Amino acid sequence: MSARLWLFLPTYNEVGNLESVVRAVTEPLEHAAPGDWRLLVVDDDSPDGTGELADRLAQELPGVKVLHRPGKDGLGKAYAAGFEYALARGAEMVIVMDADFSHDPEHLPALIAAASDCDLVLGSRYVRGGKIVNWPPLRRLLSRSGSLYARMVLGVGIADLTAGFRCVRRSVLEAVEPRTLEAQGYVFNIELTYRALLAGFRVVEIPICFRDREVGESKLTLSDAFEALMLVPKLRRRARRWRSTAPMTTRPRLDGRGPAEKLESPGPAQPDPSLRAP
Ligand SMILES: Nc1nc2c(ncn2[C@@H]2O[C@H](COP(=O)(O)OP(=O)(O)OP(=O)(O)O)[C@@H](O)[C@H]2O)c(=O)[nH]1
Ligand SMILES: [Mg+2]
Repeated sequence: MSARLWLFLPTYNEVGNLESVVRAVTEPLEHAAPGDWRLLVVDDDSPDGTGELADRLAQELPGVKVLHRPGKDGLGKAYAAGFEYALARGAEMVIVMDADFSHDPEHLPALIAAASDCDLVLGSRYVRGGKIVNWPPLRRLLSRSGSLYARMVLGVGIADLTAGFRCVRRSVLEAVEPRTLEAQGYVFNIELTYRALLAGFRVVEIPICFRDREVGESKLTLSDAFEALMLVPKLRRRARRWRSTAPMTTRPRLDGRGPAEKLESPGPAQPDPSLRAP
């Protein structure tokens, strides 16, 4: 069941969304990597039957796999498990998106194309051309201020640090080792991006249109916001440690454009000719 392009969907109580999302992403995946992709559902024993639905879809659709985890222990842990599963099965590129249509499958070709010459692509709401549809003002304020806070504390040039719609190259995952990340919840996205920047990888934001979910409920809690508030300054204090173990010879610029000078090893991402741009 090895494949080079993987997309995984973390799910908790997404029974009303999962089947449509799965069906909507298979076509762009097949277009990008004919016969060489897998779709993984990482479900934390959702009480609404999402896991059982995922099993039925996996029986019907050959590219679909399911990772059942015994219970909900945070989105960060689900992300780490999904990345690890894909890496162990030959992934060269891993895409992550929410299973609630906030992340539009129509952006997949652009995300995959952008990953052909960089290491981490973020589907960004806060770059020119990006937008948010149907979010209440308070939710917008929280998201925007969370991104600004993390950006200022960490001193990085990324506008949407919490972006959950992303495409990550194998080299980033091998260097950063998602299992070692401290984040339990949503702050995982900030931590992964920061660690990738510190390691000198090229990070690019492409604009997306983010829509509020129409079906199901958000799982974001106040304790997720609190975790982010506390963890971000801690990440900044630890930057020196990650820099020193980073696979590079110069300080990164933290703007996503990779190292300031030539790398000894490993080199920047090489375009993968077998993963077709749209
Ligand atoms: N496996 C797993 N998936 C989770 C967990 N928490 C959330 N998810 C999934 O992660 C994705 C993002 O969660 P959402 O609740 O949509 O969070 P959000 O996008 O920040 O919030 P909304 O804007 O309200 O949708 C969705 O596909 C969820 O089903 C978890 O603890 N475990
Ligand atoms: Mg969502």
